[in-house]
Amino acid sequence: MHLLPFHRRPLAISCFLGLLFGASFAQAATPQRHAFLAGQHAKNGIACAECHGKTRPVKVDDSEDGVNLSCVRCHGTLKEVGAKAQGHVNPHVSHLGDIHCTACHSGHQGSRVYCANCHGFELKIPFPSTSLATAQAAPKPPRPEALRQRERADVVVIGSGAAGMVAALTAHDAGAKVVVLEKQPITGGNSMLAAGGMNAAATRFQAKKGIQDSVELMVKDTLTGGKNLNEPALVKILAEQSAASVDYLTELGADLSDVGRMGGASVDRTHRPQGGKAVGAHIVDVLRANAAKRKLDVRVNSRAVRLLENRQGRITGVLVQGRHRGFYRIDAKAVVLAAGGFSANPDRVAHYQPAFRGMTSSNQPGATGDGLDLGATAGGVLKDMEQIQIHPSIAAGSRILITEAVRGNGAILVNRDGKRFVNEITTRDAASKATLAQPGQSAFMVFDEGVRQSLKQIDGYFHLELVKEGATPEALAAAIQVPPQALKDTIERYNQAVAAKADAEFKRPDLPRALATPKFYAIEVKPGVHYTMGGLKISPRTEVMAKDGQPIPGFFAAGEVTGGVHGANRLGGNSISETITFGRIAGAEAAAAARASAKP
Ligand code: MEZ
Repeated sequence: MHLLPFHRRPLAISCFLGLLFGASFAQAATPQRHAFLAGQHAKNGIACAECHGKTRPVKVDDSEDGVNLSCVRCHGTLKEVGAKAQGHVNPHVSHLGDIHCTACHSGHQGSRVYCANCHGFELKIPFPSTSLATAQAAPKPPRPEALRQRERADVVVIGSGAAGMVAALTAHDAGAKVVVLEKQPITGGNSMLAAGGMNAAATRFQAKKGIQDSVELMVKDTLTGGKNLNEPALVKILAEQSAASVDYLTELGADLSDVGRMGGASVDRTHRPQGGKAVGAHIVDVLRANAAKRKLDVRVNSRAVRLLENRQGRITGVLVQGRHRGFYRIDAKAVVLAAGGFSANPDRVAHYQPAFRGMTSSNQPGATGDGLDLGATAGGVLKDMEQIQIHPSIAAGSRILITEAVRGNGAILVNRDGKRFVNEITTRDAASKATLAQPGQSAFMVFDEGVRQSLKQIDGYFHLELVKEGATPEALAAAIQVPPQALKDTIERYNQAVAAKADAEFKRPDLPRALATPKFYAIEVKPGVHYTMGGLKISPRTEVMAKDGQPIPGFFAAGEVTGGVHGANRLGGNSISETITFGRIAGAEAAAAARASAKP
């Protein structure tokens, strides 16, 4: 049976379907229903069943997989749509990878371009949302005991960034039935935005390039960078397991063969794809493909509302709110929390660091810290919460991170007087502090064609029109309005330091290349909130620790939601490394805990 298109369907039927679809669909029963995409489809004679299928009552799964299959059937895959689309900035060609059409396009309410959460450029979308708010007021969750919708799993993973996905894959490969919950409409978390690379010591890729590194040196650099506030046992694991984590990702299909330098590192140990492409989008693509290959149960638009526990304090599952399904519970033998930090929550950032109020952030919109609340409510101890990292180079007036790898590959920082003011590859706290002390509290990251050619991801900054250029240092100076002679002198002095292999002025330890190949480029950068080092206290086995110093049974955590690995300041490249290593441990431990609890 074909349903009548919307405009020919009696209001009662619309209302009935509205009820089935919840609040968002109910809006379709208002007089403005033709304002939305579903109404337009109806006007074009496309029946509801063509998108939603013929089964009644109509059900939309929380991930909206079924509806998206319909979008793809008619319009083509994202890649195909991207290939057809015109325009300089094409949202269908995005570093967010192969995401659902419904991440941006809504059938029954206003649509919003997901990219607009971070980017400021004007992007048109049919039937745009007039409000910026995507979240609706959360209904009060029911008592879990009262819920009729109940599922079972061995392991539930909360969060689908690299830590969550790796934990899920590991637990699955150890034989566990796993469900991954992601509150955002797309998977990938902040890992999707990771740029510079993944730190690892004594890897096969370093060996190929003749780079001498060791676990001990990575431990030393990480502790020094973290001002020794780090948990030494966790740092040891990070460094010891790092090469194995590179191998693990390589086995899954990732390319981490390019090796560069990040701030605070004594040697080149930051691994990324050949040519210097951004690491995060690549790794997330690989993890998504592996999840799909294993038919892993990954649910987007699915918020973990509360952790369930029994009388003995063991974590026994999760109360979930699905976008369409509403509240339900998953009883589980173990839960892995990998829900990230809170850099995208300005109020929470300002609560712990009032001086950072009003700063931009490089983070995805879901990084609000609700995972920390889940863990703390379940009895987990929070540590180092006031340790918040600002990254020195966010493109001025935006949320776009200009990767530290640009400096690592040779860029310098100059102020409005056209002068250098800091060792560009010092730790982030030091570089940010120095930048904030400059006139205008910003700096210009200056580089040449040689640096540009060394790092593929720089092309993206051109694409986003963040780069000013000039055929000579003086021409560049004119473009960024700094004194031409001063910039020319600064570049010359820097090139002399490169030739002498010694930077007498700022003691920059690594001088990879002279800035001598035209054109010359600059991006204005400002510090912005990038990473929250604090979080749930964990054991070396990723067990979440309670106030009494004991692990909470059945509860594990990995990634930015935890505290202790990075101390007072994280080194660039250590985050992806942490997510993979501790994600692997959490997945294995959770699967083992599930097995153990199944034994009579
Ligand atoms: O680890 C990071 O945060 C990182 C490498 C960021 C960057 O500048 O690319």
